[in-house]
Amino acid sequence: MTRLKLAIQKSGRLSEDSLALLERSGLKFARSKDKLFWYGETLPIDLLLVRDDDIPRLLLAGVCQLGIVGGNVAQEKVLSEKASPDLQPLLRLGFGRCRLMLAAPEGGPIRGVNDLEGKRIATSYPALTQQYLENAGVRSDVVFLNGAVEIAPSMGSADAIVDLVSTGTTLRANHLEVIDEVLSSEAGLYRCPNPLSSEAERLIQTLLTRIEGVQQAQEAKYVMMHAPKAKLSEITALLPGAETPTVLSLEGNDDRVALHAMCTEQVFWEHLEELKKAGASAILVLPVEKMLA
Ligand code: PRT
Ligand code: ZN
Repeated sequence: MTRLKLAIQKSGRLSEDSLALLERSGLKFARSKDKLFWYGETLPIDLLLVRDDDIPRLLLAGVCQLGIVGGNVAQEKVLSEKASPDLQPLLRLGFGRCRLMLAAPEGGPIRGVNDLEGKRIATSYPALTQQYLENAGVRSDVVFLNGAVEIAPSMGSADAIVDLVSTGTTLRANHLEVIDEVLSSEAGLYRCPNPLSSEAERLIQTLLTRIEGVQQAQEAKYVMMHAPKAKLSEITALLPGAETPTVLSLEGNDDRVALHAMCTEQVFWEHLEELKKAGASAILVLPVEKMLA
């Protein structure tokens, strides 16, 4: 029987969210402490727990058929290995968001990419940085550093850096400011580029459909209320991302009905207040656990 291997980060910023997403999608694993391999108990999909930097290579080599990794790591690997075909995310996962930024000393002479001509730029992303510079037609000296990139300018070993930023605290602490964005990134579900058996493809499709269902359910709310019959269209229009609602009659009440609707966008207090103003009452907002479109 076909079994797939899915690589996730063993311990780091993406680990918890990756595992939580898979578990919410109905995957359960027989965990083996310390080991890198967890057996899939509910679907024939096993987990490989590795360093995030290894995931693109495992996918390109076909050792793993699936992987969850940041776009920054996937694109850097594809560029540096000139991999063809490259890696494209099957799904963006909405966590691990960050931006690869060009940053330079606060108030210094570097104000834009064109000021980088002949300068030294420290980064852990040399291929993405090189591509960014080439696109801008600028020639600079790209210095590879495996960590602590943000201290390179104050140490005098670089004039600017290209590094990941999420809150910007690290940059500020090192008296650096953002000059330009090189890449915007989030975690994605990736697959190996080579074709697989039809059984494997079906399994991937099952996983995709489930993850999409989890993603939709995260935002979705089931909203119930009583509403005046005469105001149904006005009230439906106030519901965020609602499709045709279900309307049920209320025993012994000819003027009002029960209205149920699935809202696919976030429902805020403001929405409820508007609904009440329009004549709705007994408004209930319920979380949605699973969805299968
Ligand atoms: O051990 P392993 O190799 O698996 O892990 P790692 O140390 O290489 O990666 P890890 O766990 O730090 O990050 C994994 C992935 O998370 C990255 O490849 C990105 O896709 C994503 N991610 C999201 C981030 C950040 N946000 C982030 N802020 N990765 C790193 N950072 C760094 C940033 O470079 C800065 O130095 O965190 C520091 C704090 O950022 P600020 O801006 O909030 O101060
Ligand atoms: Zn890493």
